Amino acid sequence: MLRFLSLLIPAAAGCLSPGHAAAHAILIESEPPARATVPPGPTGIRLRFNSRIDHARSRLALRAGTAERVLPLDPGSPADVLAASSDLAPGAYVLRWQVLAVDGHITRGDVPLTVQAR
Ligand SMILES: [Cu+2]
Repeated sequence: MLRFLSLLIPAAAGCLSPGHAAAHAILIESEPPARATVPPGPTGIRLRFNSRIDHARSRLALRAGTAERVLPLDPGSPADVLAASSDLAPGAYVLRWQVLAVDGHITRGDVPLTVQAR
């Protein structure tokens, strides 16, 4: 449960101040979902947020063990979506996202996923 909550807590402390408009980006939906197991091969990744994000200042990376690789973002995705695709080999991964919302706050989080053996 703690682990789940930690995915939702905004990294920017300013977002926690009273009276904040809460327009910073919070992940509300991901494909694949967190902790999903997916088949190997080309995989579409789509993260949807509760607010518009600045695509040019947002980032999606895939971590396997200690190796991290930045994924090129799909151009032309909706303003509240971060999308990419990657050819995934079997293994355990963490999808790390970092986004800049329209309120100027950066939030980040992880989406763990497993790619099953062939
Ligand atoms: Cu904020």
